[in-house]
Amino acid sequence: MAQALIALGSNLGDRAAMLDRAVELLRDTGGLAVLRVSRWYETDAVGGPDGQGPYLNGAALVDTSLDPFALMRALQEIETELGRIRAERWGPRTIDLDLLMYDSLRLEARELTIPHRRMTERRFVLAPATEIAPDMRHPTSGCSVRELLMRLEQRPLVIATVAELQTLVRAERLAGKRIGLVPTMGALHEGHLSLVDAARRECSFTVATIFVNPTQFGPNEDYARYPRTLEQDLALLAARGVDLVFAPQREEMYRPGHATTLTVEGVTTRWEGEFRPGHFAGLATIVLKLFNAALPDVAFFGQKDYQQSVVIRRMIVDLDLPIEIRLCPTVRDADGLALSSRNRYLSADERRRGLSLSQCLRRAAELYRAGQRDADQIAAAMISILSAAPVEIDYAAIVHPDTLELTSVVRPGSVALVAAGVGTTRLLDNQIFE
Ligand code: PH2
Ligand code: MG
Ligand code: MG
Repeated sequence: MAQALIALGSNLGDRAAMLDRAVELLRDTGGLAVLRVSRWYETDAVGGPDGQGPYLNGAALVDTSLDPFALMRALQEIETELGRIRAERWGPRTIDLDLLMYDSLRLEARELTIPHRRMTERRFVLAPATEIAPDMRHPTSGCSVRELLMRLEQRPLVIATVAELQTLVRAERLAGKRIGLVPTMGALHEGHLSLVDAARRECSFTVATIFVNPTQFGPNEDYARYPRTLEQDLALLAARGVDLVFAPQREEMYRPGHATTLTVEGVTTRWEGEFRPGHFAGLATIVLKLFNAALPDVAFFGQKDYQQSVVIRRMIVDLDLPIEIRLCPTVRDADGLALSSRNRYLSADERRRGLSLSQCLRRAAELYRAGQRDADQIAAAMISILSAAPVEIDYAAIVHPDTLELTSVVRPGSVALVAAGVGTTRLLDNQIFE
C-alpha cells in the first residue's frame, strides 16, 4: 500500500458538485481508499487564457495498491466520466485531478512526473494539501508540505486563539512530536531567531509566540511605543522554519474580568524587580499562560534577560510544571552591544555610550581570568567604565546564579549583572563567569 496525494480543481459549471462527485468516484475506485479530503478553496486562476473564472481547489489523501501509472489512469477515467475535455493547456475545465505525490517516490516518465512539477509553486495546491497531509515529505525538496506552503507564502501558520493553539499542539504531541516554545514580544532580531534555531535543533515542532504583554510594562514604560513589526516578524520566522506562530490580541490573553496574577517572591525583589515594580508578576503570569496555551516540552529563553530566566525557573519548580527550559547565549552586534528590540530607540551617541555595558562585562571577565575573586573589586571596575561613558547606572553587581543574592567571592557560575539608562532607554546585560 502506498499513500498518494491528489489535487482536485474545477472552474466550470457547478464546481463544488464536480469536486464532490470526483471524490465519490475516487471512493468507488478499486484498489484505493480515500483517507482524507480537504475543504474546497476558492482560488483565482493561475496562468492559462485571460478571463477564465476562479477555481475551486482541494486535495485528497488516499491509500492505494495501484501503481502510479494505474492511479494516473484511474484519475483520467474520473475526469472523462465527469465530462473533461482536454483542449487548451491550462484552459478552463470542469474537473482536473492531478497526482501530486506517491509515497516518497521520485519518477520522471514521459507521461508522468512525481512529485508533480509545479506543486511547490502553487498555493492552490499546497493550502488544501497542508490541511490534510502537513507532514508528508516532498521528496525532491526534503520539505514537508507545510514547510513548502510556509516558504511559498513567506508566512508561517498564524493562530490567534488559545483554544485553536491547544488543539493543534495536542495533535502534534499525539503524533509523537517534541514541542518547543519560543515566547517573544515581536520586533524580532537575530537573538530571537537564535532561539528558534535552538528550538528547531532540539524539537520536532516549534511554536513561536508574539505578544506584547501589557502587564509586564510599568505605567511610565514603553508599552504604547514598543515596536510592533508583525509582517516582518512572520517573514523572519517563516524563513527560520517555525511550524506555527501564536499571535493573540490583548483581549484573548486578558479576557474581561481577568483577576489572576502569579507572584514569584524572592528572586524578583532586587535588580530589575526594584526598578520595574510589577514587571515580574506580569511576566510570570503571561509566561504561565503561554505555557498553558502552547503545552511545550521545552521553552527557550535568551541569557540577555538573565533574571527573567531565574524567575521562570523558580516558577517551573514551584508549580511542578512539566517543562524544561533552555538558556541560549546572548547574541551581540559586532561592536559587542547585546541585541535588544529596544536598541532601535538609541541615537548614535547613546548607542556609543551603551557599549559601556558589554565593555564593563569584558573587563570583569578579564579581571577574573587574571585571578581577581573579590566581587567588590570587580564591581568597582565595572562601575568606573559605566560612569566614564557616561550612562545612568541602575546596578552593576556580581550575584549567585540561582538566588541572585550578592556574592563577595566570585566563583565559576557567578553572574555579573548590569543595567543602565542611556537617554530614555534602559539597557541590560550580564555575563556568567566560567
Ligand atoms: N490549474 C491549472 C492552472 N491554473 N489555477 C487555479 N487557481 N487552480 C487550478 O487548479 C489551476 C490553476 C492547471 O492545472
Ligand atoms: Mg492541474
Ligand atoms: Mg491535470
